Amino acid sequence: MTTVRAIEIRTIGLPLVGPFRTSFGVETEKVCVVVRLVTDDAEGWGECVAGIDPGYSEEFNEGAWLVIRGFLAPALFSAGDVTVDDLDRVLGGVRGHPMAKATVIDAFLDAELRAQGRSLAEHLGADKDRVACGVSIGITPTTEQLLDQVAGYLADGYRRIKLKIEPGLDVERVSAVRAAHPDIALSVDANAAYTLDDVDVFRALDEFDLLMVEQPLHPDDLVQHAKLQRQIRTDLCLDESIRSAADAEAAIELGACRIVNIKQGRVGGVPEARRIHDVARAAGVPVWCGGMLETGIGRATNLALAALPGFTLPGDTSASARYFTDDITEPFVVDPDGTMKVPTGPGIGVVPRPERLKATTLRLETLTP
Ligand code: NPG
Repeated sequence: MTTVRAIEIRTIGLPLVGPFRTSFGVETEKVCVVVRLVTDDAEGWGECVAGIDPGYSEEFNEGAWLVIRGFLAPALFSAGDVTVDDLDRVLGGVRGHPMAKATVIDAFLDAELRAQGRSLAEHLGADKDRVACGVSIGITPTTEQLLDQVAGYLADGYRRIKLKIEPGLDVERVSAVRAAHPDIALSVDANAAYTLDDVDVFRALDEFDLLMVEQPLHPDDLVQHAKLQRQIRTDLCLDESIRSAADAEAAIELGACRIVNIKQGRVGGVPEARRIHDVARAAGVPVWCGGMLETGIGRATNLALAALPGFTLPGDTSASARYFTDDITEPFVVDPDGTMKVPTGPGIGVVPRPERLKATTLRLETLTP
């Protein structure tokens, strides 16, 4: 049982090594909310995956800050002695806001596990100590730049290349990469930029032996995704559409996808991500671990999850250096064989370096009961 004594909430900002462009916008810096949760026995860390604006999801940094400060922290303080399994109920007075909830739930779980001296991977029942890494490449100004980036990441050892696409920058780009690399594991991610009227684009993409087409249509369009899946050969993967285990069950049952991208920070934290994994696994649907440009805190959390048995495809678990010159934790590294080590220390196994945390902090408040 754990009692939360204080929650330190901060916004941090760090530059990205280069701009990251998707069909929903361009990111040039990472700005996110990070929580340090203090109990009698330990501290725990959680990272919020919300962005600066509500372009990718309804949630965004300032909103997450307000929800944590005004509702989630007070609910935790008044809950008294609880375990992570009580948190759905404790935080149930807040509808939605899964990214804000994930931040405090993951921090709570981290503190609980650190107090027990157990790693998150062990707690979850991980069956591997290394995970296979993929990398996600943003939309580049030119095809040449895209080909350069693909070659660079393949030389680094990445085992799967994912290309961001949008209408007009799709078939030609994929065709160029496939021509240069006939045998690599290649996928595309549309971030919901298309409609069912674009079925010809996806039929054309069927020619390139892609591992999957990720989130082509609007997140709410499960039925439309099922219609699209019936018209193409390539497996559809859903990301933004899957907000919970219930969503995963619905999507799989409808035939809206054959693969699921699990982002624990987007679905309400590690426990819900685990439930999505279990639903997919029971249905024989492979899952992989998504990424949202996390710092080392979120990256460590993702890695433990990605070590579960249902995660059979390489995830967006890239090296820290893919995004940051100087992460807030010790950097995560992709080894030449394209794998990354799963942390083994208590909890998520890493903590921010104090001087780096201080240097990147834009705003800080300590909440107490
Ligand atoms: O490796 O962390 C990573 C990024 C992988 O492409 C990636 N993430 O749509 O999945 C996505 C995209 C994303 C990034 C979404 C940031 C939202 C915010």
